Amino acid sequence: MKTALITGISGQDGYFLTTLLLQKGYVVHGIVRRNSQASIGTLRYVDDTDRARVQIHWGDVTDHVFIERLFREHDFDEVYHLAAQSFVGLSFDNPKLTYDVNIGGTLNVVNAVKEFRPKAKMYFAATSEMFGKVHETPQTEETPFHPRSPYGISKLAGFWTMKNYREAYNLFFVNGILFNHESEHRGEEFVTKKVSKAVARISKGSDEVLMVGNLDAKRDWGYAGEYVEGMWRMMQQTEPDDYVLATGTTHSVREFIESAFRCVNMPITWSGNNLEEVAFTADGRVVVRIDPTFFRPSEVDVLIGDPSKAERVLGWKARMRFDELVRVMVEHELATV
Ligand code: NAP
Ligand code: F7E
Repeated sequence: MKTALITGISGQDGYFLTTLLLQKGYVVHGIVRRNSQASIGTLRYVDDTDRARVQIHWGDVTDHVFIERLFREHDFDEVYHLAAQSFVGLSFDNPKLTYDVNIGGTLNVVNAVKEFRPKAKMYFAATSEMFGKVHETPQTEETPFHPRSPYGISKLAGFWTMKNYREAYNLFFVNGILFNHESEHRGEEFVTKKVSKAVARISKGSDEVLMVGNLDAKRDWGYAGEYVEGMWRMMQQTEPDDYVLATGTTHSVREFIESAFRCVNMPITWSGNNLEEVAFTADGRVVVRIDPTFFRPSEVDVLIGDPSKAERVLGWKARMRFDELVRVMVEHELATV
């Protein structure tokens, strides 16, 4: 029976990875940050019997004393380092925090593996945000990086730390360069969750207007439940390497909003330009407006990944298409509004 540690277990991917590893018979340990409510995030969606099989360690990845003690006291076969300040928008306002958690926290974990558990395999949650202002389309493992946010820069530091430790110390360290992946358990401030929730509420009678930023940003959006399988497969290889996980398709925020309103049989049409652009329903009601506070100081305009290496080597392929993803997210909100 293998033992895995998941940092960031209380986040979106933490939920899906925990479920997957428990199904595979792993002993699962997870790091959860203490907050005033002692809440456990998405772990609350894991059913009680399964959750009882997860060993929670309360702590913060920026606390090297805590991390070192954890690795000294417990042996892990696989370490999935998912913990991060993961919201790109916030990283512009809180760059120091973003670097402390995403670079400093990552350094604590890689050093603990190197010092105490060098036989363990380690996964790092790298990101398509490292491509930023893209140098080629679609983006592959060989595409040069050009991050556009403190978040993107912090993840690039983590990515290169992993590569350097792999080369310098012969450790099994892998980087998953994952493009956007969403789900019913996505954090509330990400655009897909925000839109799904607002559309569900509007369809049930709310008179609110959905306020968004850049409608024309395009992302390669897949389903998170499938992407954790890709993470796990990277860790089952005989040699460590880096892999892109993506769908190979791209859609705009505008298309996401249109698709979400179609799911509730309220098709929309757009009118106006720039900050004055609005979306109407068939009865003439304005349901979407632009709020410039959601624009980013520097934007990542278009991302589209080429997952062919993961398909070839890992046998992994994204299956859920864009419209189905939108439907899964909106239907989840309809059931919970
Ligand atoms: P998420 O929902 O934001 O989860 C992040 C997790 O990190 C949460 O459990 C959070 O705890 C934890 N965390 C944050 N700061 C911490 C700290 N100082 N100490 C300990 N834990 C801390 O992110 P996700 O969508 O699951 O993504 C997982 C990882 O993949 C992240 O590293 C993200 O940057 C990366 N990534 C995500 C995507 C995507 O599209 N989802 C794509 C590429 C890469 P709290 O619950 O207490 O906040
Ligand atoms: O933004 C635009 C926004 O915040 C997507 C993280 O998981 O994926 C995620 O980062 C796009 C951007 O995700 C709003 O400007 C418009 O162009 O949902 P998001 P993200 O920035 O792509 C990557 C791969 C990660 O690694 C990250 O951890 O949507 N947008 N209007 C908006 N975005 C938000 N949040 N809110 C809006 O109202």
